[in-house]
Amino acid sequence: MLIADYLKEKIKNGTVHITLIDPMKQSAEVAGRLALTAQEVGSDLILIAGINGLSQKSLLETANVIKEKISIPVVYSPAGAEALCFSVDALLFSSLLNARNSNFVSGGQSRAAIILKRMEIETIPVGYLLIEPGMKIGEANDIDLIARDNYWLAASYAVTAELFGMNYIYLEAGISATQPVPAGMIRAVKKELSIPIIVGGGIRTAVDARRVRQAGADIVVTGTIIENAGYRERLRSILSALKD
Ligand code: 1GP
Repeated sequence: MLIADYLKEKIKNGTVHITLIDPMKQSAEVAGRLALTAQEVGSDLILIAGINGLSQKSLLETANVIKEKISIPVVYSPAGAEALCFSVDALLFSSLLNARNSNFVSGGQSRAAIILKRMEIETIPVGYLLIEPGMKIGEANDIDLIARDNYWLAASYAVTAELFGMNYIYLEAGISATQPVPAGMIRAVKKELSIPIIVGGGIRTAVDARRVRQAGADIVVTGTIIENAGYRERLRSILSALKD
């Protein structure tokens, strides 16, 4: 089954949860264990992504161990053409729409596009928007961060993505952000948009998760919570806020 169809089906039945795993933050074995816990607790998909000098070796090892251990889909979100991986079920093919540097909008993607097409790997077109605080992604790249109160700008970019034919809009507050994307912004985007909304960054508690869900997120991504002690319980409470 295509991952696009899997997600469509899941979204019909409620909010989807994605666990993000950065291959540079732990060994492949530990990543595999984390992915298994995420699956056991009820996560719908594992997203492998990283921005800090992701190495091809750790990416491949991590993807292989995770694929071996779990049955839910595994998707990779490349930050550029430097590290690629085909032993996953699909790739997010994202354009960072509010980047000033065109490499992040389409340049980096163009360096991988022909290979991806020839490999016949499923790609999922995503319009990616970085909202304040943006964290490392904002610092590392040349980006016109969207201010937390500029709902109109977020909605304008989101509709741009829809009119470009992208299948999802991803509202990202940044890895380990202190706060998630504001609920008011998600609501404003939802009102204008017909494609599903992915929201990630700074979601730590069931209260955060419920707020984001009620504002209209179709897919919620969490990363950092799985890196700390007690992650199983924390993930469980987030999942229950999304799936109740
Ligand atoms: C996914 O960047 C996030 O969109 C992950 O953020 O690490 O803050 O959960 P956290």
